[in-house]
Amino acid sequence: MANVIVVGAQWGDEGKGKITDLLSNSADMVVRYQGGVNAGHTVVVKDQTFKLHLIPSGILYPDTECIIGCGTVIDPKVLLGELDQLRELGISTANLLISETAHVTMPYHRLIDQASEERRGEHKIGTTGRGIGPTYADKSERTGIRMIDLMDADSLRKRLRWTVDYKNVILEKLYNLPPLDPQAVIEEYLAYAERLRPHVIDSSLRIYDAIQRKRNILFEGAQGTLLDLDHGTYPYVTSSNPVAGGACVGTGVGPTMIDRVIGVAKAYTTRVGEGPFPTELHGEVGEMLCDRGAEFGTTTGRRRRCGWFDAVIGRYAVRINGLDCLAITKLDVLDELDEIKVCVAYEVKNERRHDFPSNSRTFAHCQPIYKTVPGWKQSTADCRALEDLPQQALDYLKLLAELMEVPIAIVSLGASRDQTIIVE
Ligand code: 2SA
Ligand code: MG
Repeated sequence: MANVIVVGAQWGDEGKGKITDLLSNSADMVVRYQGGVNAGHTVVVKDQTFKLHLIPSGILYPDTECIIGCGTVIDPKVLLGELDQLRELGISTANLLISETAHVTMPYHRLIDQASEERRGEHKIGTTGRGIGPTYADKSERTGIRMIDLMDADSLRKRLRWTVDYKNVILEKLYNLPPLDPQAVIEEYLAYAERLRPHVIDSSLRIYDAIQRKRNILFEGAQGTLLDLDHGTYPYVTSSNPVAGGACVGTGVGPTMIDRVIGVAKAYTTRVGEGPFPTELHGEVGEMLCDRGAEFGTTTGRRRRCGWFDAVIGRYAVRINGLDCLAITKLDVLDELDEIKVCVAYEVKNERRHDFPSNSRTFAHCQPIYKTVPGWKQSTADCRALEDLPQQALDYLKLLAELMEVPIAIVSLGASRDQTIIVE
């Protein structure tokens, strides 16, 4: 398996969790490289369903080391809650390691995220309200608190007193919110620090050692390509770099050490939050996709917007991430459709475009040009090999691979591990 990056090829929620879980089986180490508690995947253990936001699902394998890399942002309260849930189920959390240079989400980040969304009104981004943007903004502004700062009580006291005072000006003057008590924030975060201390390490060194020992490493992206701060549909993006290149920056690993990049895409498209979405469906078919696909946000419970597969975006994801192959998920959600559409190009200003426009104003005006293909109108949930699939489903997959110009390596037909076809 070697060193593999798994990246979302659409707007997030492509089912990366399931694909990472499948691959974690042969991984010695799973590393998360960006994002924070805005991400979410559902895990089923011992008949109990719960949600993880920061901890890679690789934690369920006793011998897999899980690392939360330096490119992530960590909300210690949520992280400790996840650790408690796992421990209650008897799952060892000793294998969870956290980068000492990852930034920490503070109470003022959450408050500012929510207040600024409200202030934006109709210009809102539709964030998860988890403080992600403000945490990354502080990182860039160089006023951020890092895990390593949490570990040093004296320095944390000094820094936080100053930072909370500074943020209180913003909370009070800009948003008319009550100020935070610096002392209370300091005490709260010092208590978190003590509990997290055993997990905090120099993660880039740890990963490098593993690479030298020829271990298999899985780099797990959160969100997706079109939500990338630099390459997504700005400003309707998240504040980190989910693209494959983000795995190097967000872990401290050089690009020559990566062997393979796998893109995960749904057999249709979803998006949660605001922003343009050319293939969005507003009628009955969109409702059907949402219901059959259980398209609700794992973190916020928001209903996801649904639409047809967009191959223009797909080709863009292939280019930006250097995808070697694709995993197509949730094919079974299309089982009952009479016909299926795939966006092959856009029309904008009376011109046909095959490439994703980097100008977001142009993107907002793109109209999809569709190719319509017949549905298969039978259940694929029990198919375990390509030969088991109805001919129309095979043709649909072939069409996606042709349009994206990369092979399909995995097809997923349901949530459970065995509802998967590995293409030889
Ligand atoms: P933020 O909170 O600053 O990162 O929001 C900025 C945009 O990024 C989108 N975003 C997401 N889109 C899909 N899935 C995400 N994770 C959760 C999930 C989302 C949820 O697994 O379903 O539960 O609502 C995720 N995280 C961020 C967000 O919608 C904004 O468009
Ligand atoms: Mg998700």
